[in-house]
Amino acid sequence: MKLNLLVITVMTIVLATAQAGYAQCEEPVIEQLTSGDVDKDNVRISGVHAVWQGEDPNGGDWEIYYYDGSTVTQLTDNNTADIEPDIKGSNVVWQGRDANEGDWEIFYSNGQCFLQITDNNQDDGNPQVSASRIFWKGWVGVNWEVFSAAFPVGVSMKVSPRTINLKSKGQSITATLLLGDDLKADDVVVSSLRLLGQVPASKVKISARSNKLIAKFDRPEVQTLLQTGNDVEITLTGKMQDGTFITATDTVKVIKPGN
Ligand SMILES: [Ca+2]
Ligand SMILES: [Ca+2]
Ligand SMILES: [Ca+2]
Ligand SMILES: [Ca+2]
Repeated sequence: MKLNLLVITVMTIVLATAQAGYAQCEEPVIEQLTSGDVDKDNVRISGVHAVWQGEDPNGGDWEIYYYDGSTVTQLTDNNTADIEPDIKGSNVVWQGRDANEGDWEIFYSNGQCFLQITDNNQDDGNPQVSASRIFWKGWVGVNWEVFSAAFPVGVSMKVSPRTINLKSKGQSITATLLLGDDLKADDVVVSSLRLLGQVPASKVKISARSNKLIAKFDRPEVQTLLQTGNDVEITLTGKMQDGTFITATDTVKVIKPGN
């Protein structure tokens, strides 16, 4: 008996010595961030920021809470479940139950705006967020698929002509993109450019020196997509080689003489 005890004591000392190869860490400051009689779950962190889901003390459903390092803010306030949050910087995503259809949808907030990312009648869940993208799984028919949503970077664009006559027999509409400091005109994936969501560029000229991209689009095709008006929005979307999405908008006048 005594021998057994001795062996155990010796083993304990050996183990303690093995761990003692490291100096003891500094003591952390422990704070209790939440209180009350309801559960909190699924804490996720990014730097000093954190998100979690907490039961609504009044409704019993789950809500999403955000901690910025000093203050806790309630991000959702409704009667349905909001769960599985994720965070990167100030970007927060979670899945919330659709009050009408009963399926799960993906939601996003960056502390300044709020957005429902999905809107369908099948389940969407387990969202993860980075600085500029959201990934999640969505049920499609009989199985789960992976989805991604990207926040496009806005670039400056000038469309010409400034007045588009729908009766014109002109060949092209020109969009001149100025890429700004963070993006290079050379890195635009030309085949990804779409005017009004669908018209591809028929001809592209890139000036690396002035960081400018001039794209021409088939005018008859563009004209079929336009309605007359004084301030008609023309939008161009595209993608950079590193996967960043870009978007640009300009406003032109669209006329149809004789109408
Ligand atoms: Ca809720
Ligand atoms: Ca609630
Ligand atoms: Ca859904
Ligand atoms: Ca839905």
